[in-house]
Amino acid sequence: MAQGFGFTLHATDGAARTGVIHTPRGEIRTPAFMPVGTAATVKAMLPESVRATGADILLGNTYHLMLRPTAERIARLGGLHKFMNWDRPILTDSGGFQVMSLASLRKLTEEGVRFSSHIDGSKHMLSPERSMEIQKLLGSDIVMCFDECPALPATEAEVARSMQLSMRWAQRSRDAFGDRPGHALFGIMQGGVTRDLREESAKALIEIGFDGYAVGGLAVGEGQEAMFGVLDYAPGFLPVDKPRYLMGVGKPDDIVGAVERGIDMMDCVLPSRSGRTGQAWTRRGQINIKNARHQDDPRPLDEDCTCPACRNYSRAYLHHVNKAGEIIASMLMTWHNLQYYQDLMQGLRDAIAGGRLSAFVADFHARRAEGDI
Ligand code: PRF
Ligand code: ZN
Repeated sequence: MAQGFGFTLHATDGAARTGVIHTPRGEIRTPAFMPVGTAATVKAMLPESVRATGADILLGNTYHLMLRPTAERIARLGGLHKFMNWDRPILTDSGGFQVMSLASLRKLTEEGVRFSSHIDGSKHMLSPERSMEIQKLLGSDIVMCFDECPALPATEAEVARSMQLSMRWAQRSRDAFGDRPGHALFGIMQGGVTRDLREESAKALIEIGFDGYAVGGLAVGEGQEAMFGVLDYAPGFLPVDKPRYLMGVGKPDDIVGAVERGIDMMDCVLPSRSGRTGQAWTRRGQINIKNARHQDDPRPLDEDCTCPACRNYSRAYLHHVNKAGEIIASMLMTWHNLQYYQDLMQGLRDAIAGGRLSAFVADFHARRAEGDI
């Protein structure tokens, strides 16, 4: 474990865990949800507002920042924390996953991946070594290994070959990262929905040794049932005393199910992105504020929410500013969604600490099933 970085487990309830990740930039209460700040901003939010929702850590992206404004420029300006005015922990994804979903003219080799920028078509290369260099230039607190997440549909042989490549890249990431006190390096498990491959991947990563372990390659179209199927065993292959991070998940019910199965950290664009398209997540389910049935509704989005959108504005107002294309619609809807997600995480942490997770989960599902929002 990197010096100045540590994980303390406080309580467990079934497979679920609650604890704290200690970093020189502050503590991360787990289970943690990390809002996504892809382009050095959580879109439509000031960093202090993101903090006000209860977020302890943000996620940033190697891929986007290397293209614009470039990692070297951010480093010259004092690093990503200073650049974006967020002095708490930042985890950065390593770039490969975003290359595969966003870039064009991709060429994957043992060395790494060559690609053209989705912004201006310029040519770039990412490898384990270059990804580690970029994440260091950014000043990331939790650095992710460079991996490959195979596109679906893929045969089991393709998933196996891809996982083994990711494990060779994990070793190269470890070697290139070196020893950086106060900064952590996380490995990423791959292996699709095949139990043996997941186990082989976990063993390879543990052999190398990391400060935390991510479960990658899920939430890529396999469906919730298949994802939970993997999460029924995959966290059990990982060390109990290190944080476990499920990448790119998810909807509130995905999060609850993942936490029940032993996941400690998650990230997803959903609360921020869907806020900008008029979708709100509430204790009673999802609301599309664009729907005309909200135009005369004086009630807040969520009676039990303490966010500024719910304390100070009606559904009718949110409907109006959304229809009018006003910027405040994105601001308020995003704030609400991030607040809802952080409240959900606090609820989960308290329930695990109190040994009443199953009652919490039953209530979570019951309130959503009532509908009538
Ligand atoms: N690997 C990396 N980032 C990711 C994923 C992955 O498998 C996923 C899969 N859900 C999201 N983000 N490096
Ligand atoms: Zn709210």
